[in-house]
Amino acid sequence: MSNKDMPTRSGPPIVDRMREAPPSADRRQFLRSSIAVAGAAVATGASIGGANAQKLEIPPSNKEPGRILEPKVYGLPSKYEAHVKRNRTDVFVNRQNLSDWSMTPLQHQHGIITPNGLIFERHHAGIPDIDPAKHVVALHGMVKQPLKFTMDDLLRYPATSKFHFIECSGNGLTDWKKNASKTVQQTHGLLSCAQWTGVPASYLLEAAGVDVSKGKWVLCEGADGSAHARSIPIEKMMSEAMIVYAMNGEMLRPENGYPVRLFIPGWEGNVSIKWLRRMKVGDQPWHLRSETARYTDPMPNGKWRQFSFAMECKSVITRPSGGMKMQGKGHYEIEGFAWSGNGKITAVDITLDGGKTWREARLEDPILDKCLTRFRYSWDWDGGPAKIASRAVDSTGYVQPTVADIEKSRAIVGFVQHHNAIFPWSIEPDGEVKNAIA
Ligand SMILES: Nc1nc2c(c(=O)[nH]1)N[C@H]1C(S)=C(S)[C@@H](COP(=O)(O)O)O[C@H]1N2
Ligand SMILES: [Mo]
Repeated sequence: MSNKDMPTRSGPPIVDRMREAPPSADRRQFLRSSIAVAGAAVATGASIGGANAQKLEIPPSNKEPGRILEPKVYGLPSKYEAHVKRNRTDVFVNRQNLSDWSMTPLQHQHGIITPNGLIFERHHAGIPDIDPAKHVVALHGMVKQPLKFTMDDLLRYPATSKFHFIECSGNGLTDWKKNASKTVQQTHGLLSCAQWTGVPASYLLEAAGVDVSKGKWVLCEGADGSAHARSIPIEKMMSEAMIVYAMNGEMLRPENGYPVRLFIPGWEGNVSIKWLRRMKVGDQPWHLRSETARYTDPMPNGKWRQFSFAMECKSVITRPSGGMKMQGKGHYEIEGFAWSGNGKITAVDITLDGGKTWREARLEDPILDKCLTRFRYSWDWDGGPAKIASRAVDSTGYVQPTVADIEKSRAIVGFVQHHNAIFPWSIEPDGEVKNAIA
């Protein structure tokens, strides 16, 4: 999107500057609203004192020892959390299972880190089984000294760990103009966030003697059945790209690129080549199928744009969100995620009336570069219908657009990629929360 088409936050007034207030003020507001409703049974806890006084039961778990630990085990979530799963899309019915994807249950995520068993998956030809003892990453092309690295070699390089989101450019592609998906998992679940550990790609490129005035692009290719590959500009390879082997403190999961993947912060997930096998330095891009027939964006003039790498600023409310039901009027915490592939989140606004008025949400620390940022807003729901949405602003000044804003610079035809528009949920009179894309 060019600067002149950039939406601004002027227009509808921001009626509530909550973010400016000291953190304790918000807690006071929460306490005030829960005190105001105490006595009635409300979502924030029922009264057990006074006239309702009753004995606090001793539960069976207090009366006997628990299950003994297993001496060696990889821990799993409680059986009561078995509903928290990655799900395939419920919109596209795949005819085959090789090019497939499963989505993160964002409505069940707490904090900003996605647990490893819930990081979304996207692969073009299934998940390969790669023995790390046999795996080699080659670095060749326009370098002084072509090199190959075993996993042991890679683990000897100085490593770095960074918190970043990963988002597929196809995230939300079914819900541009009509609502197709019910839950936030289905509308936004090709999005996850992890702490990534690995070697800065620049260390390997420098070891091979790259000349950045000549070698301008790097072909990165996977060892999977699709041999998925992309051409990456050398500047990004030398500045932020990582050769990643671990995710949230443990080695990568097979589905996320075990034993080693490329990771490019802030850019469409497609460039973060999993099961990385080789990097070849050249003086121009390769114009692969993944850069011509796929991962391009239609423009209003009928042409298609190549190399739309950065995932632009975006946000979504995860609670309340589609498929949930409000439990009667009173206090609710609206919360969600904001992120930008171009920097940090600086503000998130919330609307409760379909975009007529906006109020500022609180951003929760840490607020990191190209990382999920959690926002919250304390809401006294009057029990009536509402249309809620969030709008994020990033450190470049970019404001998350509406679909109409995006249409000024792009054509929205069919299943378009790079959907970062403001996303509404409706609260129906019966309290059901629904996808409210018109
Ligand atoms: N080798 C290989 N790398 C790949 C892919 C693939 O199919 N093969 N899919 C890409 C796509 S489209 C995305 S969105 C991300 C998804 O990464 P994840 O499965 O770890 O979430 O991996 C990318 N890297
Ligand atoms: Mo993707």
